[in-house]
Amino acid sequence: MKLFFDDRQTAHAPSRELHNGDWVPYAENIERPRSIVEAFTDWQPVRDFGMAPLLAVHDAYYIAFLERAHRDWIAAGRNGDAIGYTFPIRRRRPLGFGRIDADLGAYSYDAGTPIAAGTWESAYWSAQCALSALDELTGSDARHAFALCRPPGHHAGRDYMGGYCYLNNAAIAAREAHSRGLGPVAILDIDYHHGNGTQDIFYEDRDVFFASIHADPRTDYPFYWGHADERGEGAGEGTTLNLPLPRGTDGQSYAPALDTALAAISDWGAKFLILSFGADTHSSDPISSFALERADYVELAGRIASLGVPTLIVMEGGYAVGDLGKNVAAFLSGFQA
Ligand code: Q9C
Ligand code: ZN
Repeated sequence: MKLFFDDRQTAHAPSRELHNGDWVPYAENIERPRSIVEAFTDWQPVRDFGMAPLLAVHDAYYIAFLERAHRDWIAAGRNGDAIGYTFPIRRRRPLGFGRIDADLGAYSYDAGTPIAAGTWESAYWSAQCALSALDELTGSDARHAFALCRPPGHHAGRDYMGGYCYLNNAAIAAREAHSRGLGPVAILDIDYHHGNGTQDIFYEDRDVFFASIHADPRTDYPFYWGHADERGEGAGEGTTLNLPLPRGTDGQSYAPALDTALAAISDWGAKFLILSFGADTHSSDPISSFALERADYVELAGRIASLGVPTLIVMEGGYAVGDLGKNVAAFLSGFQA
């Protein structure tokens, strides 16, 4: 399986995040991709597919905000990472009066997603990383490809960032796969956290099926989305499937949910799969509470591979830096078996 990564994806390096009322070191740090890069010898270069595939998912005014936000922050006399403090959740309307703090609130739903000097550069190349891996599956008989996307993407919506995510890499790849006629396209999200941004982007869309297995949002971030009764709306009614699981879920109790998701994807007639893969389901993850072990990843990957459709694996979360590279390697090995 070909693996894709670009060093510019490490330009994004926020120093800290607000966690349970304290400032703590940023969990989505550059040690994460380093740990994964070191676990393999052979990496493919990322190519530049330009802005069009990003603009097919995200609003132009949101992209423009991401590009300029850190400069606006510095121009406002601030130091360090740009972060909002006021979020317009009720009776808001789009006001463009050019105050960086107003923009930061308007385009995010949490305070866990700071914009550092290198954020735009890394987010751009993270999306291009997904597109490069997709391209590998378009132009060859390869069945699987891995995009080491970082920053991750599945919490980012059409015009908002959140949960360490800025551009929705999986959604960008899914739209592009659909445009290239590779579909019907399904996205399976197996990060510990619900992929609320991806769900939102495709909620009323019947072109892309979205299934997610994640920690129950009654106990875990992102809280407001990912509940079992969210099934899509309008033309997209029935094309969203949420399978929340309790804290403490291990490999044995995870497998039946995975089989349910795979059966739904297969019944829907998917011909192309985008897999949002988070290794934050591992027992050692510092911010998550599932109990999967490394051997479980080999087994779960085997089940996914048995769907028999070309699969683009896109990296999402996973914060146990000491185990991360080995866990990803175990997971990817399950596709070759
Ligand atoms: N520190 C992904 O796994 N945590 N994102 C909020 C504040 C947010 C995780 C607590 C966790 C987001 C891609
Ligand atoms: Zn996660």
